[in-house]
Amino acid sequence: MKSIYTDKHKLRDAQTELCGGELVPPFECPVRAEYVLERIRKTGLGEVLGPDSHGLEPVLRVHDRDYVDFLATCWRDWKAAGYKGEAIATCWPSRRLTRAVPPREIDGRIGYYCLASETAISEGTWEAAQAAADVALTAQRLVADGERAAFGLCRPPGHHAAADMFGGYCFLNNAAIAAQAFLDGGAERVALLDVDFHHGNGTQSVFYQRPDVLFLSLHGDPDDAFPYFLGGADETGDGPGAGFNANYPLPPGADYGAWSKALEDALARIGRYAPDALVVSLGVDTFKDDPISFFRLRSEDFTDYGRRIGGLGLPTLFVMEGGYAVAEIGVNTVNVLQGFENV
Ligand code: OKP
Ligand code: ZN
Repeated sequence: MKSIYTDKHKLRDAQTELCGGELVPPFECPVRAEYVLERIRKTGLGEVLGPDSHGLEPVLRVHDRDYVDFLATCWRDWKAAGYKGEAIATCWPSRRLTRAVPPREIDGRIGYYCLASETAISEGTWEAAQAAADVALTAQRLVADGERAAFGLCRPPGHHAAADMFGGYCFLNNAAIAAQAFLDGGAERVALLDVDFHHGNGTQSVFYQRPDVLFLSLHGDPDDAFPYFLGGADETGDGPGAGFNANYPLPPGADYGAWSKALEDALARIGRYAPDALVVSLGVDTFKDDPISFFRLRSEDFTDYGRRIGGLGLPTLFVMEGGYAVAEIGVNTVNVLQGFENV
């Protein structure tokens, strides 16, 4: 399987994450992608190619113009305002603050476009986010042009980013942008399976009212896990999208037995939907030693579920999402891709 990678991801190198009331070094850091790249090279998974530039047009099929403009100018405006630290939102249009227009002042604007304050915007963030979207789109093009599968080693990740909101370490929704590119290239139906530990709230919200993308997510129950305010089993789609959204919230301590049972249900649904392509939001923070998650998958489980996904026999695009702090994120990611190939 070919992988797409660029070292432009290193431009996303924030120094602060608001965590437990402290500013700590971010979990979502450059070395993550380097672990995965190293493992791809070591195992000989396949060629590693750089991305092509796809410009903003495919990004604007998913994200609002004013949001993209905000991302492109946030850091400049934050510095111009004289703030000393990285750009962190502190005030939101939350319940009963219903004046839903972006304020002029950057301290207000950033809150308007933010869904969680752990994620700081820093110098280079926008450039890295754009490069990650190009990585996903370049891998998508390989699959659209006939490869059985491809891997976009995206960083920063994307599945928490909505049409007009960043947060949860995400800015542009790489997987959603790629799914939309399949449709714009002639696909009629795309399934988007999110196996990251966290619910893909951004992806769900982009496609919630549409039948042309079936979104399925296995994740920590929102009663217990970020993003807390979406991801329930009762969220099944709306309007024309009714019946085309499936959430599998799982409790703290869930092991591969429980997790793979949910996966089998999701895969059966994908099979019935008979999509033209499958996009996998591939987060490996389901691993037992992940520092911010509570599932208990072991490294060999990743190989097993890659094999099961491969069993669908669909053209498949893998897009990197989460997985933190441990060198095993390289092993676990490549295990999925190798399991997929060895059906
Ligand atoms: C992004 B992805 C740690 C709290 C972290 C945000 C998690 C974002 C996960 N103190 N909250 O889905 O892996
Ligand atoms: Zn995650």
